[in-house]
Parts: sequence; structure tokens; C-alpha cells
Amino acid sequence: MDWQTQDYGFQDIVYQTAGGIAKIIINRPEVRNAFRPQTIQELQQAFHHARYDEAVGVIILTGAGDLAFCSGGDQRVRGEYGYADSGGTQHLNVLDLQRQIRTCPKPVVAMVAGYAIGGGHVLHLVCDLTIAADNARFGQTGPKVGSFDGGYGASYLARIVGQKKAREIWFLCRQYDAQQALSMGLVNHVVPLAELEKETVAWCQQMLENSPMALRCLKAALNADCDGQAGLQELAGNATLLFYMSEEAQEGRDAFLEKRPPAFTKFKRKP
Ligand code: 2NE
Repeated sequence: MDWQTQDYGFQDIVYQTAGGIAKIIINRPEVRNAFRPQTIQELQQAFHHARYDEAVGVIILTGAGDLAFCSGGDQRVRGEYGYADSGGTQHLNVLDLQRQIRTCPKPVVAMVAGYAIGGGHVLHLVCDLTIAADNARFGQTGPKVGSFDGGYGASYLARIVGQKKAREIWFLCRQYDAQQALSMGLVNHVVPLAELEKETVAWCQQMLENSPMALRCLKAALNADCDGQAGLQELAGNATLLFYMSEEAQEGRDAFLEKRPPAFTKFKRKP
């Protein structure tokens, strides 16, 4: 792929595009791509760009280098109630990023080489698909380092791997290799490290051939199963979007603007 780096002034991440795909790379390999608040803010901006870029249909989230996808929150800037930004304010803003990935109407694919650990494991988890290299290692560390993610990191994990396995992953803080992750449904596919990007791009290109609206609604529908009223809102937002595109809805708008009664009788009541 002829990746074009988009210059948004990012320091902790790299944002690239090519052939309808946006690739967002966490670029802090010296700390196994751990995130600090600035990293999360830049990731949020990058996902915003990818969402609103009509040329982008699929998004890849990955980490720089072969050693890690992401090792979670940067423990060096962890304060008394969150991760400190350059002004000293402490955040847990990765939770906002998780929701942004979930509600992004385009498929998000985690491309994992090396460690996806702690909050980095949850980031791959909330992506729609995960393609793993054969050197990938997965796990949670919270109970070892004085942290936990009781949101998607717990409940969505349990939806994917089952309650017993989710408790094992969190309570014992073990690491699992790519084949183990595949066997418990944590990842979609495992490939040799050298083929990771080629294979991930192939999966993205196959999705790009399919109906964007169908993919969008399916993502919202699959989310709605887990996300309660927020999930229903997301799904229903797509129903409203589709309705707005119809002649029937546009008749209501036009009638208001033209100061006349709406002529809805011409629209069939479908069985
Ligand atoms: C990721 C892992 C397993 C890698 O091990 P290894 O042996 O390959 O590398 P090493 O030597 O541990 O790490 C290389 C350098 O990266 C730093 C290390 O301190 C080391 O630095 P130097 O000694 O070279 O100076 N590094 C790695 N991960 C870091 C991190 N998260 N923060 C700051 N520096 C980090 C191994 O490094 C590991 O287990 N890392 C810690 C994983 C972890 O516990 N993450 C936090 C979980 S809590 C969380 O993410 C979270 C949450 O639970 C809820 C809300 C928000 C965040």
C-alpha cells in the first residue's frame, strides 16, 4: 500500500491513508506503545478525521514496531486518580476513546503484533475485528498493577470469551498467545508476522467491496445487543438516517418549508 501520512501535527501517533483505508498507529515503541492522555487525545482526533473523511471506509488501529500493539496506560504518568496530562490534569480518557471506536460507523480493525496488554488489550477488544501476528500476546494486568476496567474491558470481554474465561483473564493476569486467543474467539485470524499488514489490508479491501450502509447498520445492531439504551440510540440513529434519505421523510421537510400540509397519503403502508 502506498500509505500517505497526513500531517495533523500528531506527536504520539501517525495517521496514514491509502485506498479507502485509514491506518492509525500508536507511535511510542519505547514504552511498548503505552498511552498517555496526549496519545488518547490524538487518537480521538484521528478517529474523528477517519470518520468524517468520505474517502475512508475502513480503519486500522495498530502499534508502531513488532513488539507491541499497546501496553495500556503509561504508568510513568499515572497519578492519584488518573493519567496526568502536560498540565497536570489527570484523566481516564481512554474510556471515551473506547466508545468512539464502538460508535464509529465504519469498521475498525485492530492489527496486533506483539503485546496487547492492559488497557491496550481493551483497545483491541473494542475494535470490530482483530488480525493478530503469530508473535501477539494478549492479557490484562489490572489486578497486578492496581487497576481494572469494569466497562467494556469486563462485560464485553465476557460476551466474547464467556464468563469463566473472562474471570480467568482478569483474576490471574496470565498472558495468552495468538493461537490461544484465536481458540477463545478473541481474535479473528492469525498470520505470520511478516504477512500481518498484507492480510489485514486484504480483510479491509473485502469489506470495502460491501455496502457501507449495510456494514454501518450491522455494526450498530451488533453493538445494540450489548450497549443498552445507548446501543439502541445508535441503531435508531441509523434508522433515522435511512428515513431522512426517503421521499416520505423529505415530503415532511418540504411541506414545512413550503408552508403547506404534508401529502403523506401517497406513501404506501407496507405490510
Ligand atoms: C507490555 C509488557 C508485557 C512488555 O514486556 P517486555 O519484557 O517486552 O518489555 P519491558 O522491558 O517490560 O518494557 C519495555 C519498556 O517499556 C516500558 C517498560 O517500563 C520498559 O521501559 P525501560 O525499562 O526500557 O525504560 N513500558 C512497558 N509498558 C509500559 C507502560 N504501560 N507504561 C509505562 N512504561 C511501560 C510489559 O512491559 C508490561 O507488562 N507492561 C505494563 C502493562 C500494564 O500493566 N499496563 C497498564 C495496565 S492498566 C491500564 O492500562 C488501564 C486500565 O486498566 C484502566 C484504565 C486505563 C488504563
